[in-house]
Amino acid sequence: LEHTTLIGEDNISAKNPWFPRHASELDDCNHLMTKYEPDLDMNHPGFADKEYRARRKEIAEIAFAYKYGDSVPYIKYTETENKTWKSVFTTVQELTQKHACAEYRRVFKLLQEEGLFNEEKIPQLEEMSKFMQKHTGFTLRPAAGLLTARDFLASLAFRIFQSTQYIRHVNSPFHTPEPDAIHEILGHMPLLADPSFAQFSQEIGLASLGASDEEIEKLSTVYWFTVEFGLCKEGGETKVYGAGLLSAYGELLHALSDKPEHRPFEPASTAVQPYQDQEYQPIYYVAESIEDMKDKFRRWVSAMSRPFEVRFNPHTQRVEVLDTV
Ligand code: NLE
Ligand code: FE2
Repeated sequence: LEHTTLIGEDNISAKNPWFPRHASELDDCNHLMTKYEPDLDMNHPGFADKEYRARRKEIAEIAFAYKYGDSVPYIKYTETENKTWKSVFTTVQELTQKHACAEYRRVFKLLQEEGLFNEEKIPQLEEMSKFMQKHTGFTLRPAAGLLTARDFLASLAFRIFQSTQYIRHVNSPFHTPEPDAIHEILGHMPLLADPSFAQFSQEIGLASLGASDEEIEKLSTVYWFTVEFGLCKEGGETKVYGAGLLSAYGELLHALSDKPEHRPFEPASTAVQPYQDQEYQPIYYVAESIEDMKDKFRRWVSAMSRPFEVRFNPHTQRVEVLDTV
């Protein structure tokens, strides 16, 4: 890094899209993809449920009003919402002991010991944020729904995870195509409190800053097949580390059955594999281990064409841009 110089906002070539330089600028990175909103999607289990739609709106308002530095507002979850949590939590608890990767099982146990994970009530995002911060520095900010890939990935560069706060409809506890707080809390948060996995998540985020649309598409596809739906080997067995599987009991069993195809994780080919997000996946990628996946990812991502390098300064929560030419 001896011959690099720090460069300012104006010196980045016009062909690189704007990106946040400081964690506070994530206040401008909350653009939503609206495809699964219960108001708009006739197939959404909440489409005909007025009360559910009103509740979603109420919780979305909290995310829209949130500003950097605020603590995540407390939500008084209803009895129905806690009941939905309970049915997912108990199945996940049972299945993951057998099928989740060791990193997940370790943190899950810790969360139980600390009383954050229990079947009776949904943990508050603020409490989860404090827990993660203590272990890896990751924190949470509330999101109103499914974000654009660019905005979502950018936040990871700052070790910030944008999390939904509403709960899935009570009629579909075991699988929902859209993220909800149960998916974020049970699927993502334990691994974001694991140092190695947290590092990987941040590296995908850093790689996305200022990337072209085509590169964002590749990075989010890699994210999809790893962080969301990844499998990995462990002592001769295949285990689950993908959050979309850890929060959805039906698909977890499907993923480990002989119905879908299992392919070895190889970033270059994984990044261009088309996928859908409505039904169970027909293809899953299996990593040798989380460490190995990280190594392969690093090698692949270093060949991306960005004319500058970025590094995160945790003291200032700023991304510094280094000119490498
Ligand atoms: N299918 C997952 C679940 O039901 O928890 C959510 C996946 C979000 C990408
Ligand atoms: Fe997710």
